[in-house]
Amino acid sequence: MSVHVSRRALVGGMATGAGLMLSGCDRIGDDPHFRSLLKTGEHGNYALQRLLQDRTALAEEFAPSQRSPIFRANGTRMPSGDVYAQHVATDFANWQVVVDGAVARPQAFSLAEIKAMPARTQITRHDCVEGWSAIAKWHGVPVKLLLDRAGVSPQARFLVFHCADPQSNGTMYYESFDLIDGYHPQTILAWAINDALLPVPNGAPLRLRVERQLGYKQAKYVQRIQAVTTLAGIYGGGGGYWEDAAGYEWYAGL
Ligand SMILES: Nc1nc2c(c(=O)[nH]1)N[C@H]1C(S)=C(S)[C@@H](COP(=O)(O)O)O[C@H]1N2
Ligand SMILES: [Mo]
Repeated sequence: MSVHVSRRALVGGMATGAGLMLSGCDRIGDDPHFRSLLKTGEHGNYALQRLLQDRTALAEEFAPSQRSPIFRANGTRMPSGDVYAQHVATDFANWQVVVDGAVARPQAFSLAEIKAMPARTQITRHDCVEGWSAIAKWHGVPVKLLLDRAGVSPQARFLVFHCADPQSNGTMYYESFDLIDGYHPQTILAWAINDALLPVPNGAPLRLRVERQLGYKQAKYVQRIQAVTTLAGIYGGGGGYWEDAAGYEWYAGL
C-alpha cells in the first residue's frame, strides 16, 4: 500500500477515533475552543487534521517513470484580458510576485529573481475533485524562502494567493491556507513542469504546489502572496474562489 493511500485510510480511521475520544474524554470535549472548531462545519476537516495528523509530513513522491503521459489543464487555460496577453507576448519578462500584508518587509520578486533562487524538484500526484489525478514533476522556489525574505509577522495566520485570471463572477481566482502549509517543504511556486517551462494552460509563469491539498488549492498565475490575520473581508471570506462560489472545503487536506 502506498504512503498516500494509507494516509487517507488513516484519516478515515482517526475520525472514528475522535468520536470515541470526544465521548470518552471530558477534558478535551469541554474545551470551548475545541468544541467551536468541531461545530464549524466547513472547518471540521481542518480541525480534525490539525488534531490528529502530522501536517508537516511529506506527500508521497514518485519515480520519473510513474509520471502521467500528459498533465491536463483544468479551470482557466488562458487568463482573459490585455495585461496577461502582454505578459505572454513578452515571455513574462515583467512578471512580479508581490509578498505583502502582515509582513515586516514587503517584497516584489521578479520572475528572473525567483528562477535564480534555490529550487526544489518533486514528482507528486495532483488530485482534482472533478475526478482525475495525474503525476508530474514540478520545479520551483520553496514559498518559505519568499516568506523569510518578507519576514512574516507573528500575528499572521494565513497566506492568500492572488491569481491573474478573472472569473465569470467578476472576482479573481484566489486561494489560501495556513502557515503550516506555507512553510511546508513541498510548498513551492513552480515555474517548470516535467523539465519544461510551465505552459500557459498550467499557470505560467508561476503556479503553486501545495502537495498535501487538493487540486483547486494549486493556484495558477500567482502574482501576489498576502499574509493575513483573518480571511474575513477577502472576497467572499471563504478563503478561495471555489470556497466562495460553490462551498468547497477550505481545508482540502489529503
Ligand atoms: N488561477 C487558477 N488556479 C487554478 C484554477 C483556475 O481555474 N485558476 N483551477 C484549479 C483546479 S480546480 C485545478 S484541478 C488545478 C488544475 O491545474 P492544471 O490546469 O495545471 O491541471 O488548478 C487549480 N488552480
Ligand atoms: Mo480541480
